Amino acid sequence: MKFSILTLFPEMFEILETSILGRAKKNNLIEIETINIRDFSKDKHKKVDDTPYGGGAGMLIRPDVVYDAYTSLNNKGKVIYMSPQGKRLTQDKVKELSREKELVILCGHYEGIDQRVLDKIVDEEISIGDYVLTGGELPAMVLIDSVSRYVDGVLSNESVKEESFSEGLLEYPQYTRPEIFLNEKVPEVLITRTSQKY
Ligand code: 21W
Repeated sequence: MKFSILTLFPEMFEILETSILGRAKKNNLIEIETINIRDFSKDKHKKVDDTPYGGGAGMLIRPDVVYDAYTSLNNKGKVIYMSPQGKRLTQDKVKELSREKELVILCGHYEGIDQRVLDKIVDEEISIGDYVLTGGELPAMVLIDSVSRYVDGVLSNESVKEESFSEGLLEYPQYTRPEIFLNEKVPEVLITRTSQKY
């Protein structure tokens, strides 16, 4: 799966190079491309935002700059706008998105983006929950992390199988070594089972 991310903060996505996605990237299962919206400013000071018509607090990202960043992409995938007004991300949506070949993720900042470019290019608006963040970058990373787990070959079958098996109903406390920690022993029933493995 290829993710193309339109953002004013491409450096924030460097963290995705590690962990679960590190392995997936090496095996070319996941490709992540960031596009700096600021590169498409025609302003001599690289300005991308402006004050809202009709007043209101803060600044909005200009539509023309976002549009030029978008049309620079070869990615023809579904466009997702990370937005606090969007539909809440669920595990069902995560599974659905994992079947796409390409996704474009638009991250807002400041007070948001001019509505006209959203109307032109966005297919879906997604929020990750009812709390206020400073931008769409962290939500985009949550989406990419959760979607990538379902891309074929990213996770060992074990983890996905265990997940579908349990479906939240069979969660239980888990233990590893040492057998005694701060005077607390691992439940006896589990100890005998572990030793069978070795
Ligand atoms: C937060 C932008 C609040 C704008 C219309 C008129 C993306 C996010 C974000 C942010 C506002 C997500 C307004 C959970 C989040 C995100 C930045 C305020 C005011 N609208 N999921 N005035 N939480 N947040 N808009 O914050 O971009 S997904």
